[in-house]
Amino acid sequence: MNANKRGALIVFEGCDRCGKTTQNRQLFELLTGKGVDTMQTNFPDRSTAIGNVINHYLQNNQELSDEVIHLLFSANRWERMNSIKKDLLAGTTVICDRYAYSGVAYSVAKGLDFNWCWAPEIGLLKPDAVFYLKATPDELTTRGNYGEERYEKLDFQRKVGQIFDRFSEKDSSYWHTFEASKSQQELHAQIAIVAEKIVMQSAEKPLGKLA
Ligand code: FDM
Repeated sequence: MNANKRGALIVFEGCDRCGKTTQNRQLFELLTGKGVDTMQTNFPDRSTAIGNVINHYLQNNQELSDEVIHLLFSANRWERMNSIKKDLLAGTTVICDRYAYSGVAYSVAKGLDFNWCWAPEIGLLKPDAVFYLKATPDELTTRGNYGEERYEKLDFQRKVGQIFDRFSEKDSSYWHTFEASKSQQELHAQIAIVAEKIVMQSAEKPLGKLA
């Protein structure tokens, strides 16, 4: 890729077990195979000190108030921003599993206020595209090991899905919705078409910030 052109920031969002991680990997392999300099990342990033606390919390080994864990999830994104920005400006496309939208969706599903939850996300890098894998949570409970982590409960996932739906309507200019119930290959084929377009278009655009 031309060094003067930046990479695209592509985010996958959706409820637990919707297939994000598989699609993220397949897209990474496809773009890399086509010669696009690409890297994968994910939030929470459990490798940092803050990520370590989040990991304990998610595994039900540590109790924190809803507000505190919300701010830690956001801080975990902020601590990665400079390096992601550097990669994008160096021409690397970054594919990210979950982002600010998960942050808001999971906390609002617990009962926190939407605007309060969004506030700490303002100023983070704005994705060029969000690929939303929309699923009926009822279908997801049949997927392997469901229910092991803190949030894998049907009612809760339904609420989370509603917040994602709200984002997909509100931010429809850069949210792309895909039916998660499709086969892996079909989903990948659809995602690939949109992703290649986004990579080309983003190269010419300045990086944006969440507002
Ligand atoms: N999660 C993830 C949040 O509650 N807030 C956030 O900001 C993020 C990024 O953490 F249940 C939740 C969503 C999920 C859990 O995510 C761990 P992964 O994708 O299963 O690692």
